[in-house]
Amino acid sequence: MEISHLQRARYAYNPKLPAILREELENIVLKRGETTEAVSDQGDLKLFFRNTYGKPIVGFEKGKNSDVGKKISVGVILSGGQAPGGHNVIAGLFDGLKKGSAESQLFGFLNGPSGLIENKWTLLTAETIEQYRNTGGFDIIGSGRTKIETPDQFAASLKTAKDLGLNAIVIIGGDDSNTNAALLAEYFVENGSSIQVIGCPKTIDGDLKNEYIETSFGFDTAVKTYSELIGNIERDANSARKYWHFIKLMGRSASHIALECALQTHPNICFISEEIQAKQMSLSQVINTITDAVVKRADQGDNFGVILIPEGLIEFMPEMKKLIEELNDTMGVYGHEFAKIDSFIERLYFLDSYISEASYNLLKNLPTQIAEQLLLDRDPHGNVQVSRIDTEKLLISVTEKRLAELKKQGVYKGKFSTYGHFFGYEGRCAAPSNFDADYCYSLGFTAFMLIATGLTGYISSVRNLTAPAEQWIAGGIPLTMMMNMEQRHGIKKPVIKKALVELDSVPFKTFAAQREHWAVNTCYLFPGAIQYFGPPEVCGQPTKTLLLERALKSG
Ligand code: FBP
Repeated sequence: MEISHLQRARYAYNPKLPAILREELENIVLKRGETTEAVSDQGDLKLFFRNTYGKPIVGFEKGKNSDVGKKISVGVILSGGQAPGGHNVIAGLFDGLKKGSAESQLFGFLNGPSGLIENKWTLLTAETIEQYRNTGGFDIIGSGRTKIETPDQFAASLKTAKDLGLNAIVIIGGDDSNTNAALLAEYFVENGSSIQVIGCPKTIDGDLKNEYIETSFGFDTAVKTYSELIGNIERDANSARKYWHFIKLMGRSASHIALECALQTHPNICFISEEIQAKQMSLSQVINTITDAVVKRADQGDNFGVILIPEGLIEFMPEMKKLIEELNDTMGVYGHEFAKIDSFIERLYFLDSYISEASYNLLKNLPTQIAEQLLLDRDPHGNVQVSRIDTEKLLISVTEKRLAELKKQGVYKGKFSTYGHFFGYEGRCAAPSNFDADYCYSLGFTAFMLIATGLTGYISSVRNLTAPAEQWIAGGIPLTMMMNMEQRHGIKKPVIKKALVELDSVPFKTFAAQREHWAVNTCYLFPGAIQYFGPPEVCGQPTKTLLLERALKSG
């Protein structure tokens, strides 16, 4: 494959590690902290995770260690949506393993968890790893969304791991994939196996975080990529002065991506789904926010603007939320029957018996294209696939109707021409920023250390992330610490709790303090491309979210 000049230069980039991980392995020992509890539903979770619940938080410190350095075999899985830096997690894990013993082996399971279930893998060699260092994408081994959930799938996973003589499996994934990692870890112990399972926090959505996981990897690069694109559109809007751009941004239920992009680019409007839910704002109220700004800007001669829409917005307007929950539960129970029905009208007829009258009427009255998208297959975890719903088009069409009414009433005299955009896949496989390249490499190396120190059911944790990399703190936390019980496919199950945008957080408050001004005035910021080389104030900046959150903690 031909390689670009930038890619060649990026191969030579040396990702940075926290100071403790730069020591010789025999000089690093495990430091056990306090025991842990799950975020809620502790009683139920203790029963689910009889062997792995409540373990202590761990870190590393200097000390004599004679256990590292043994030959071990590890399997690695990339799970779920792509996120920039995944290849560096694998490179960090590989380098750690080889530093321990040149004879250690790394197996890459192909195309996600199904590779483990179906015993499909490739042996990762130094030559392969070299081609993927500091690159975007998950193409080194592929990814997939298969959930390990049936007894047969758990048994097949254990069989593959035993047949390969694995000591451990590393699952690189988001909240659902790390829930899988926790379940697999427990299953292995329960079945008398010593094979360890370690998770790594991946997702551009930024919703896998807590005090010990300050951010999930990929978020940094994705938001910088989207912010560059939004900045370009803002500049075009400000030049042509004739279009309103409605931009839907990936992020699933959480609005972290939209919020960070708003802080970076100062659009006229940015919706935050979590706020829409807290204020119980209906679709009609959301549209009022848009028309208010459109009318005010038209009055000053500005018939253009930029609106950011988190892709999960549709799930958070109360009437839509109720509809989606009822659809999820129905499709969870009657999914097979439902899948056999082809026509939209017949699907509606089927649903009439299972969802409430209010939800049924809402579904019937939505633009057909949106209603059809709401009925598409759920993902393997039972979630509606919000990336496949054209929320930006829904908002454009309802806004047009409302503006036509306002025009009749003589309230609005402007012109409203629109463009809808969806930024998602453009950012998921971008070449990792320096931050993600360093962070991912450190997460992978830390995962190796957690394996080498005998742990299972843990997720790799690297924190203190706004400081230079040598001051980062490497360690691990038990996966059960992040869990609660939730309704999935109509049944209560243990899952990692999603970290949504908190309305009392500094990033949200910083945004909320400025948005009224941005709505009417043109305050666009043009952040430009991700920089890899140059002064640290240009190429070493963490996200605004991390800076604002960490500034509060360090006083
Ligand atoms: P993960 O939660 O697996 O990291 O997925 C991130 C994401 O990019 C979401 O933002 C988006 O809704 C979804 O994946 C799209 O899924 P798919 O890759 O199946 O189209």
